[in-house]
Amino acid sequence: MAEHESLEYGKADFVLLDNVSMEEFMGNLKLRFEKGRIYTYIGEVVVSVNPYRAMNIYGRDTVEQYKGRELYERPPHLFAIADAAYKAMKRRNKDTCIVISGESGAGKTEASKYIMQYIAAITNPNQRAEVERVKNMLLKSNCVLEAFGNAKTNRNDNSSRFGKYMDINFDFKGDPIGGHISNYLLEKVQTCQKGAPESLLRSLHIQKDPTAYTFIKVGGQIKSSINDNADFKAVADAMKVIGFTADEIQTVYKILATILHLGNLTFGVDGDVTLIENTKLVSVIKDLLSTKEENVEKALLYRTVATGRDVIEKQHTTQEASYGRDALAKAMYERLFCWIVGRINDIIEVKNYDARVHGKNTVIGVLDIYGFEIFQNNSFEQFCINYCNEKLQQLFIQLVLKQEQEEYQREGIPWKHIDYFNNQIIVDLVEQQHKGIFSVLDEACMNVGKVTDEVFLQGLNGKLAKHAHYTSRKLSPTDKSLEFDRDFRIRHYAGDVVYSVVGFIDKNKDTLFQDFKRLLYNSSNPVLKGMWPEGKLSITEVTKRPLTAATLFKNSMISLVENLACKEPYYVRCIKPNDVKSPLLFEQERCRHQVEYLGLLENVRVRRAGFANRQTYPRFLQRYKMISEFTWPNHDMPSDKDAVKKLLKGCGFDHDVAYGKTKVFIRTPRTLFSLEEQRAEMVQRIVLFLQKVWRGTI
Ligand code: AD9
Ligand code: MG
Repeated sequence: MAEHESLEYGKADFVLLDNVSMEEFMGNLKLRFEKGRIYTYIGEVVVSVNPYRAMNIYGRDTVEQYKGRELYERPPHLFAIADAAYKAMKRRNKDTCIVISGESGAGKTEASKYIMQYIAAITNPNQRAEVERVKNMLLKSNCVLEAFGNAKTNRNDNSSRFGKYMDINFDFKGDPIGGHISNYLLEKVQTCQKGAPESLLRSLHIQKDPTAYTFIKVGGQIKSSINDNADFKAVADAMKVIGFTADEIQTVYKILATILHLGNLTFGVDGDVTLIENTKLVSVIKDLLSTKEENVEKALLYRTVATGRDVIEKQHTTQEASYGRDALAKAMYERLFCWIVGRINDIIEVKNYDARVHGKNTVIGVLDIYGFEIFQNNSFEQFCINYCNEKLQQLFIQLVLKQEQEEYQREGIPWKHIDYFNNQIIVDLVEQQHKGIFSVLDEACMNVGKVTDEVFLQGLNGKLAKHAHYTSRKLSPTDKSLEFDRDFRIRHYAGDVVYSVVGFIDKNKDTLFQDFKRLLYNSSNPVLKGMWPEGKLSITEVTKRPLTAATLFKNSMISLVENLACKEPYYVRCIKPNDVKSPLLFEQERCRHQVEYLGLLENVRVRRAGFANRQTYPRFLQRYKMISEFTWPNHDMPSDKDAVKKLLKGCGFDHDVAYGKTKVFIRTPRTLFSLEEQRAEMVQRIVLFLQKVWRGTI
């Protein structure tokens, strides 16, 4: 008996539970975790529990075990899902995607890496040099993005502070020929407060490069005891291999150094003049940015404003100057990151592929995106991240739950209705035109009068007072979870989250004074200049208000979801077993909460009620007609439906299927596998027979 059917390790698929209850689900999850079985299925969904220890299950031999196999032939594994997505793409010419979700530290990024590794391992059997090159690029690009986009947080030492969606393009042979990366909402605050990702800085310290040295001297808070040379070398090598030029790499370091120095700049006053206290730093910065000292100083201390036809220079207060300095550091970091992603995309994009000659190229997308976040203090970033998770949940509901139910109805197949919570109402609460939270926020930002977080909160209270999923301290004064006047609360599908309105306006406007853009554009370093094309405009030419952070994020989420919706989705749901990174501890409550908000129980219910596979009658016949004498080579029944019925009855599968109006529905995967096996056998016999005919031996 296959291992996954052995009860010692619990049920390999939650669909096989005796009762679908939270208790049984948790019991099975815990048992499997304790037995070292970190993966379990819900049909085609993989539930993964972070083992927090090295597992010997990702090697070459394991790859071989999963390669080309059907999902149920082997114990649950990420490789099986990767293989299923790959097979669906190759066999049926379909774009597929793998959506990996879960909270911070649950193992999403690790999972995405194992999936990529698997795909790399099973493709290009002929070792074509060009494909090898592409594969190498795709893997290396990951390393670079992590170096710049990850940071140590208290939840995860290597936390991705950006969402990542990566398309891998395949040619008609199923070999990778390129890719494309989209990044979502890099958390600038984190990266900026830390100066830059620690691993990179640490490593730069070890480098004997003088630029790198200044970095650290000024960076100050970096522990010099940590020697992490290997990390840095890996990043530098990866950048080189990917095709960054020496100038580009140098510029990257200079920008990181500038960001650190900016962090140490302080402002003071002399009479009514605002000045920079540590002027030496300005000199360092002007060198790094390849510009003039007076330009740096001016950009930091003054703001050019247009009043009618006049252009005047307005001096900052120390507070404004500090604000500008921080905004500059954040914007430079964000722009750098986006630029790196853009450069990687230039390099890995599909080239020289002629679809007319080779047929459509197909795609597997891998989405690794921050899961739901509930912190002690939740601000704009958490709000965006949680909105993103609402969108993904909505997609999941649409694809897996709703579509499934609706299809059964359409096909006239008896179906026991399953109640599930449809979170569309929360998605609307956030993104709806005029009434949604993002709209209210944008409106508040455009106010001509006073623009404060409080004005925004008043707007929310005015528009959403009656909304079942919104409340605030003002609306619910006796509610204990709303401690402060500036708090509002959203009832997310995953639970209640209290957000503080403080900082929303600022983070949404996300303004960088035009003076800074001009400063960077006027650099004599062409790489840096190229990152800031909008600095070309003079103050009188700047007319359009840049889109707000909320609008940009909303738009990127909408297009992400559209992109995913037209692909065949596979899901990996990651669970974090405890908050102390222990391989032994399964914290029941923590896990139960995650199971709840990932909607896993509902998922099991639908799968149990549902069918593993469905195909239209003609398509079914096309694939399996050779296994029955009634249908091979052609049938004489009144309809394809009748022919399929006859075929399945003949094979003894009648009890495990349902006949819809246009499609046949197969309940258990085993039936499907058995059909596949019989087909393979018949195909082989037919081939042998034809060979004999051709050779004239028959
Ligand atoms: V975040 O939202 O980016 O903060 P992730 O991406 O969900 O988070 P990540 O994949 O970075 O979490 O995993 C966190 C840590 O858990 C890793 O650094 C590993 O130490 C550990 N981990 C995760 N998955 C595995 C695994 N399959 N085997 C061993 C693992 N260790
Ligand atoms: Mg991650």
